[in-house]
Amino acid sequence: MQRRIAVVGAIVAPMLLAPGALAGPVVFYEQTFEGKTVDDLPEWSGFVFLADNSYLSRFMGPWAQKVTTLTVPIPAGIRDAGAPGGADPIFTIEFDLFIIDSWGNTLTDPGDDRFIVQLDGVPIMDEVFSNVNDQQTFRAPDEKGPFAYSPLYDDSVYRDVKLTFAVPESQDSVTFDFIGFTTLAWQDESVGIDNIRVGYEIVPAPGSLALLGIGGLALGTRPRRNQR
Ligand SMILES: [Ca+2]
Ligand SMILES: [Ca+2]
Repeated sequence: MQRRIAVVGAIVAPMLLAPGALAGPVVFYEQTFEGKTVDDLPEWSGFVFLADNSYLSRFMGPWAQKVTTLTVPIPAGIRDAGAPGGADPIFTIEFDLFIIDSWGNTLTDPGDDRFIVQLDGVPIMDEVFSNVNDQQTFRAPDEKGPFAYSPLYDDSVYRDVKLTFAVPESQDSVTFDFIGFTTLAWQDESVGIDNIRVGYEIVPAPGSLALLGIGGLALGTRPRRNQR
């Protein structure tokens, strides 16, 4: 009887952990813009412009005081990807963010320069950025230097910015608005994005966690029995 429980645990546990829990999100939309033109990007709307930069590569941007929109269909079957007992997918979007030129703030001015991401019209990121002082709400940049446009201002690169969100089961696509909420035009301060990945991770539901617990317990007792 003990042996049979151990076998069940060995089968159930890997199913629950796959595919996203340990290895990161399962990506179903990815875009680096390399080799692409605007005509190759029907999923992008609003302000759509591709720039080439020797340091930043080809990226979406630059823009300011405008909205760039991405619409991504959700592949069928993701909601059924859960293990027995139910599992809810947590959706993710990851991207590299370029904050270019004279972004500067006081953190007390409602007109502070901000970068906003909306999911279906609801903000999931709204942060103040600055390239000229440390008055910003977001973390420090991963890279900073005179990468693009005005040599008078250093530019900031934030790698792998990750946002998580839920999607109602009735919805078969998601729309992201990337908003350059700046006081000045793009020649003075602008935003770019690159290496976009949209995906999901499976988080075991409470019922599944209970199953996992039984599996782990059974597996844990097996070596002790074998030592006799
Ligand atoms: Ca690129
Ligand atoms: Ca610059």
